[in-house]
Amino acid sequence: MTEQVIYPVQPGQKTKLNNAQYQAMYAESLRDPEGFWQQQAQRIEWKKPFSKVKDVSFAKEDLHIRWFEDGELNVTESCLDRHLDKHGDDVAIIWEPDDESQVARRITYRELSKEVNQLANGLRDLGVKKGDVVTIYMPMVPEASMAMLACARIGAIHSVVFGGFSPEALAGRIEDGNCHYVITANEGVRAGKIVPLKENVDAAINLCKSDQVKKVVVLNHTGNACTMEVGRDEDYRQLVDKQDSECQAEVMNAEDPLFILYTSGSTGKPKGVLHTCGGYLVYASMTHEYIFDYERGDVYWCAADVGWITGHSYIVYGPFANGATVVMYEGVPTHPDCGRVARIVDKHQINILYIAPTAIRALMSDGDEPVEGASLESLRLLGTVGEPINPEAWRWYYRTFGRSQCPIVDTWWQTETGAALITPLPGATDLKPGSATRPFFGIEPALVDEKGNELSGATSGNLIIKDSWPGQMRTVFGDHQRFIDTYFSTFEGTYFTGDGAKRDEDGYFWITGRVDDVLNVSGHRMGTAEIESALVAHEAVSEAAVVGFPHDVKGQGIYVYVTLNHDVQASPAIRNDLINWVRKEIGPIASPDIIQWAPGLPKTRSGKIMRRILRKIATDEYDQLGDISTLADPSVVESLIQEHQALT
Ligand code: 6R9
Repeated sequence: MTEQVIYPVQPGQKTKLNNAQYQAMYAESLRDPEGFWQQQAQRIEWKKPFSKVKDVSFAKEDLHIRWFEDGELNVTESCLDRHLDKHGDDVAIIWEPDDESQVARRITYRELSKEVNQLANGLRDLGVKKGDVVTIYMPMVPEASMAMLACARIGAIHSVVFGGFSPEALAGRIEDGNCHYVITANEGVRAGKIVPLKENVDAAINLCKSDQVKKVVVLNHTGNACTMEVGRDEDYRQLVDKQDSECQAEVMNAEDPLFILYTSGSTGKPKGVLHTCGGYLVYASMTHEYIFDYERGDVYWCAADVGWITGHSYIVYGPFANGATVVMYEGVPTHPDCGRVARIVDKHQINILYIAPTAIRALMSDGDEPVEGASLESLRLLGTVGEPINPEAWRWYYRTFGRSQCPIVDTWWQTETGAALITPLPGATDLKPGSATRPFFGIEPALVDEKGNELSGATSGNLIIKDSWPGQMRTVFGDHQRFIDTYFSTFEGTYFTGDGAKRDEDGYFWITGRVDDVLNVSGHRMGTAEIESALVAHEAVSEAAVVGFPHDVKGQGIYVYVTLNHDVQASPAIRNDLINWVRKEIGPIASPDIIQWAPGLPKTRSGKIMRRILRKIATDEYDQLGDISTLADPSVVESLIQEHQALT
């Protein structure tokens, strides 16, 4: 283990549960899941109560996952309507603009509800119906959350695409979702730079089938003009302002889809992870309340983008279900300098801060000074998500932002899991830097070896989850077989996470990272296969192999081995060209950090690229290459090592 120092629960710390209560409640959640979730599900509003709690089988031949299946609800009634009577004037969203000199916006639950209802009516006017997929490609503005809730209000399935994705990536998602409607903005602003969202949407639509996209709703966020196609494009403001402020909520079955969200796997194209209404909301809201020890009135900031699952569950659904005040920040944590996050905390008197390790490392790179100017006294709880946090970054976050007083909740979870599964609970869990600690209620993690044998005690292995929880994904949109193959076939009868983990003597889990071909770059998930297929689509490239390597700020960097076509000469120009090509095909987050020219790649005799060897070369671990005698041509390894040493 890297570190075992314990940061015990501090005496007198405000908390919902102590350790003994957590233990008892956890034991109960496994002993009687039906009773436990029957009770927990009452935290949200049901239009029609459910009579059955759980109907699940993880068996490959009979896979099904159903929670609260005959219940009916509309998630927006839990997130909006029920707060209006007593808490309508509470602030739902505090929006902090990219440009520090601009005024922040404060939106109450009443205002949020009105605009969501109006937009929902507007979408209905445009022809959007229950079950239709609506793509949301927005900057970090309140209207992004409103668009998600407006879809939910009318039973449309939203598919949020991160605003940093390229037109090509956007088009792929629009087509895969068979989506006819897009909600976007003219432009976004990040770190002072304009992101041409509408232009990207136009380019994406051109890549799609001609009758794919029927309507585009465009928010004018920056005041600059953009091209509007008559008959297809609608101005967001005009559409919303003319609508009635009440929109009847569509009655949804608990297992009706709420949203799809594309995420990368180890093979093939990104898959549309599908979440449903009832179980997802119960689980998102419960985890938000317990993990962040949320109390009404707390100001809470989750610094993720709504384009990722963290934004869905912890900027929108979890917090709004709990009537929380959510800070939403348009920009980049280090803009215009490393003191920005601390200044935002002071400005809005934030109590709970939830941010990715990569952002912490970026802030840390400037030392303590930018943070020292701030008071940070409003903070009482810190959180991290997205990748393993290195103990050094953990301690820096604890000491500076936390003033050595705030617990850090290191929440491990995935797009597929809907919300956090392994996490400390503040006040209940002693902390160890770098460990996500213990399972949340109802979660039964286990470690298995390559053959699927369960391992006991302090050990390491593949991380699986033995039984279902309400927030679990239900299928891959349009490809149920892929759902079964990806998650339930490796270790039969269990959900396979794709992560490796260690468990220590105290039963604490330490996530060690992906055991498959998925990279985690600055907390963004990317499949090596996706980047490889973008590269080989370039006319100069014959073959490409992508691996991750440790990167100080990003966690993992992207290392690319490229074999050029015979008639192409390696040069700095072609290197740049390939980097730009990947940015265009996928987006800037997929930019290769290192490109190494490879006259040949290490392959088995059956032609499979041995990424294991390429990973070792990228990380200078030449003595751990393992058996290379089975390679079709073992001599390529030596030349790759030489080339790598020359490069780095
Ligand atoms: C929520 C989110 C999921 C993958 C996951 C794992 C890594 C997330 C982590 C963590 C260590 C944590 N991951 N949280 N690793 N400690 N606290 O990030 O979802 O984008 O789907 O990524 O991220 O490898 O499998 P997603």
